[in-house]
Amino acid sequence: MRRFAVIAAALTLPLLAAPQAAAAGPSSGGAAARADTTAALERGGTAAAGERSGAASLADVIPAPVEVRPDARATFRITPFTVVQARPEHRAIGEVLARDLRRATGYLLPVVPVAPLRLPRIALATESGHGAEGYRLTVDRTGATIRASRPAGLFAGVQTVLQVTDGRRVPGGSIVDRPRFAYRGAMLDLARHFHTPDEVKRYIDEISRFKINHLHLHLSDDQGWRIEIKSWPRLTEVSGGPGTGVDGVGPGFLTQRQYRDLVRYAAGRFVTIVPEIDMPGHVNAAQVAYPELTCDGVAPPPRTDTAVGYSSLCISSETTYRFVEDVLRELAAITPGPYLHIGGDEAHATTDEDYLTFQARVLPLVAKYGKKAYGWHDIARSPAAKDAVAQFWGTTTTDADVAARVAEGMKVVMSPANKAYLDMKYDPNTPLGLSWAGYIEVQTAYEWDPGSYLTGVPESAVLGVEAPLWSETLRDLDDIEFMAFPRLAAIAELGWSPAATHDWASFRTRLGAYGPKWTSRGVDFYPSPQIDWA
Ligand code: NGO
Repeated sequence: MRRFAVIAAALTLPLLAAPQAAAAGPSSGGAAARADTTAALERGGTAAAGERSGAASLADVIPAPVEVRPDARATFRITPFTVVQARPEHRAIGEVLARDLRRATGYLLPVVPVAPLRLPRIALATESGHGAEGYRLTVDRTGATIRASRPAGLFAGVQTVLQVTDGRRVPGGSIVDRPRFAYRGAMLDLARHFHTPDEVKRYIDEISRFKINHLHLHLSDDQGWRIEIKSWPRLTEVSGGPGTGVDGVGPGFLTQRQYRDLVRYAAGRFVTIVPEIDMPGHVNAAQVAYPELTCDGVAPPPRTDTAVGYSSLCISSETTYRFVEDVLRELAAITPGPYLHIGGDEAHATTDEDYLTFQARVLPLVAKYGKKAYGWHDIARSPAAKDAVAQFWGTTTTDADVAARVAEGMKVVMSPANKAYLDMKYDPNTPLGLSWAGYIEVQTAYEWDPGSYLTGVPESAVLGVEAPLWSETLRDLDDIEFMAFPRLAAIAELGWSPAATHDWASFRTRLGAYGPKWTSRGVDFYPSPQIDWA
């Protein structure tokens, strides 16, 4: 009975459901694809229109896979009868695949636990030996199979299939793939301009397509405080209110409930949220809300400019540590991921001695709440940082403090500002962004090696890469997309792909071929003149 129902669904519903499904999707390509395919079916032929639209080869993947063996004779055609086969525990991952394919084709593409008989299928399966995020993809004329040891690997394989398919065929051959680095991150700055939960979710959708697996949220700064802390409610009541943010365009903050929802949403795309509360500098917004966090007890004026380095928590006051501990405890309780980012950058208003005193108390506090301390690489000044993770954001290739701590065990995430900062302008004409670390065109973002970039930081000490996007000049999702894409794809490749595959000519070609995918989803990417866009 059940089997019959599945077959019936697969055989009949696609044709009936196609028009609504295609019309409902945001992509205008869906309707066109359906019209082409319907015409092909009406002619009695099986040739998919995709063949005429120059569908991708199996090697057209960003980030480049470890090993690709294309087989031109083994193309799999997606038809109205195709099903996605996934065991119940992998159903949500199967749906990620099916959702995009439905949008492109208008077909029903049911997700079923067992594909009946000889129905063409894209299958998700378990297989040992692929590690935490690796997978194997095989495609022949009868179907495609993604095999992985862990769900994250299946999700990664799904993203690969979605890149190589035009919705009508999956190029034949096989891929074996796994990441070079465990940490591949992006960062949004909600403090300078608040970005809504929906905008953050759309960003998660887009970054996870490139196998980015961490999203760092910069939640507090001089201009605004963007996460509800129940024991210190004025933080968001005052500093998440109207007029907060650069140029006073606030308001906005995440309630803990919204934050948890974001964490859940991200987890569904195998992205871990990394929350940051910046301290002991970048705290003006906290001090506006709670003057007792200053040494003289006087509230500073709210700030809506972009200056940095002028604020500091009062290092000699116990109130400071009560505040910090409350914040870390509440954040740890709503963050299932392993990291709490405590900032630590540009504490120019904190003396060296005070900075060390502060870090000696605060870095260990993170561990007290079961989390790994993570901070900008300025924390390497403190001996207590040896057990932490430092995010390198400098513009040099040597840093004595970082090298010394690494020798003691500290790990590093690489975000050199002159390579990986997505808020740097592409060139002098870019309407958005800053340029203090230089201009970063796509090739500049791509051509460096995280594993050998910093003196005294061997690849074994590099946890991965992250592309921060600061929001001094950004307002909405279009602004975010324009600065992030296409450069985020370059950073993603540096984080995932083996150094041996690194090749600008190849990346440039694959990126050019990717353009129509962004266009069809309405992603406002920067059409860099360095790329021949398809
Ligand atoms: C710096 C600074 C931030 C700015 C950003 C702008 C770090 C770690 N601290 O990066 O406050 O927003 O540059 O590019």
